Formats: sequence, C-alpha cells, structure tokens
Amino acid sequence: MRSSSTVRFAVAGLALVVLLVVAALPGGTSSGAVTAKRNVVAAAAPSDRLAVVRGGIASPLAPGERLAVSGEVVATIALHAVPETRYARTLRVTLADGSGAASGGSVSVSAHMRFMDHGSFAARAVAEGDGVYVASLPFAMPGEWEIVITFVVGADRGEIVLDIDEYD
Ligand SMILES: [Cu+2]
Repeated sequence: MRSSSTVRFAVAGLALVVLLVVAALPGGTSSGAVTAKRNVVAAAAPSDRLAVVRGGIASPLAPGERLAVSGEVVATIALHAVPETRYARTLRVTLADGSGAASGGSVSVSAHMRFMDHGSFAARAVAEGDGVYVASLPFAMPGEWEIVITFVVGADRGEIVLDIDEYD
C-alpha cells in the first residue's frame, strides 16, 4: 500500500516536471517566429484588388494588362508590397509608345481613401529607364483607395484612375 502511493507521487511529480520543461522550451520563440513568417508572406504576395475606372465604371485590372493613356502611349501597372511595412506599396508603371519603351516622360500619382477622410498624398514617380517609373504609396491603412496617375509623354498627356482595395 505504502509503496504504491509513493510510486504514484513519483509518477505525478515526474509528469509535472516534463510538462513544465515542455511549456518553457518552445514558448518564447514560437510566437516570434510566427509573427516574422506572417510579415514575410504579406510582403511577397499582397492580395490587393485593383480596378481601372473608366467613365465612373470600375473593372478589374488583370496582371500585365495594357492600359491606353493617350495617343500611342500605353501603361502597364503593378503594385508591390514594401518589406518591413504593413500598408505601404510601391507602384511600378511601365510606359510604351509606338516605338517601344517611353522613357522621357513623367508620371505622378495622387491618392485618397474613397469612403474615409484620411487626407491624401501625392507622389512623383522616379524614372528608372526602359520606360519604368516607380512611386512610393504610403497608404495610412488598408481599405479602399482611389489613385489618379497622371502621365506626360512628349505631347501626349493622359490620366488613369485606379480603385485599390488594399488587403492587410
Ligand atoms: Cu481609413
């Protein structure tokens, strides 16, 4: 009788020690690893939805879709997440005309939230050559934004309006 209750206490004590060790070992590091992994995934593949607005009607923008700007000028537009940030995006515009990449132009962007008063921001895209222009979009929060992209390429001027549903 006595020895069996001693064994029972010993087993219970051993189980408690094992529980404590298991709880202490991975606990501190696992939540940090999950957070870091989540950020990396968000930066690699934003699930933002883009639509181009023509005459007040928005239609989904397909990846790589070429949008008429003015004359023979067409634009291809892509958004990229910015590593280490939650909401900022990089806008990458590629311009081409009848003779190829349109590098001598200028591209600027203004943005505001469609249904909230968060102010707005404007940015001038930096020309990177080969018809590529890059602008930073410091969105204050995820949600529905409208951005207006203004183009000047030689004598051609044009504007593209995009609705962006930014996914956090
Ligand atoms: Cu808002």
